[in-house]
Amino acid sequence: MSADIEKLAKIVYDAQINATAISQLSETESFTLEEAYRVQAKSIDMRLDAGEHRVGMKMGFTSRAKMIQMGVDDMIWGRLTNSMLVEDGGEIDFSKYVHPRVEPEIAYLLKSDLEGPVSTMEAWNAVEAIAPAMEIIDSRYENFKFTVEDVVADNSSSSGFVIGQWCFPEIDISNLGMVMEFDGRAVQIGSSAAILGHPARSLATASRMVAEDGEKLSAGDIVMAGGATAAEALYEGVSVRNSVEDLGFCGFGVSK
Ligand code: OOG
Ligand code: MG
Repeated sequence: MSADIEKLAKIVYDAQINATAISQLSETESFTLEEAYRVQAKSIDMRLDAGEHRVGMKMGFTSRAKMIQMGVDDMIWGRLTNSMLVEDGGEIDFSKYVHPRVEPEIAYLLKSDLEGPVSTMEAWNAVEAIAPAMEIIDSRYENFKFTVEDVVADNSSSSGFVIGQWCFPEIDISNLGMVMEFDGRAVQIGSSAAILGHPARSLATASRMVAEDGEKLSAGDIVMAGGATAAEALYEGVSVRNSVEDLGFCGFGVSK
């Protein structure tokens, strides 16, 4: 029997909106990866119907560090809406999350559409600007544990993202040092090279993968390349910063 997409979408939608933990869908339901992407699409439609706007896409598990941390071997993607945007230098309300984590990333702003399989160069040519970024991920599943189908259905844990100053893409981003700090103490150190060997590959992969589900990347979209290191658990009162060599930094605080 095929999965009840509508029912599963409502479960993840409610969990996302209310920041409540749920048990893994895969414990009680059987659904394929393709159905998981349909659950994701449907749950985002519910958010758009409630007034949110689509602003772009995020890639997940594009670095070994992330795959190892979560025990998942496949790249995944998710959708970004305006309500997930956290202002650079702003503060998040800890009570609006289940068990948030943060990871250092690089963000792209597109100047033209990207549709289907494209080369890394074609992807790069569609980039208007790049920025130091961080993603706040917050799996709605208890204990942050999931199968690849579960996490895809839950919009790949997307819950917030912070973007620093946009820079012209004239910089070689293949191997930029990245340091993520909690209260001035380095908690994750890495390189943009950890993202598929070159983060532009993540953009080309995003174009190919979203097309498999009938989506495209559009001019004006923000695309998050994926965590370069493992994610760190957030806690009340912490101040977070990600500095990326040549690009600058972005940061936010967590409410007490
Ligand atoms: C899934 C999201 C992965 C990334 O950058 O690798 C991701 C998760 O780890 O909960 O966003
Ligand atoms: Mg991420």
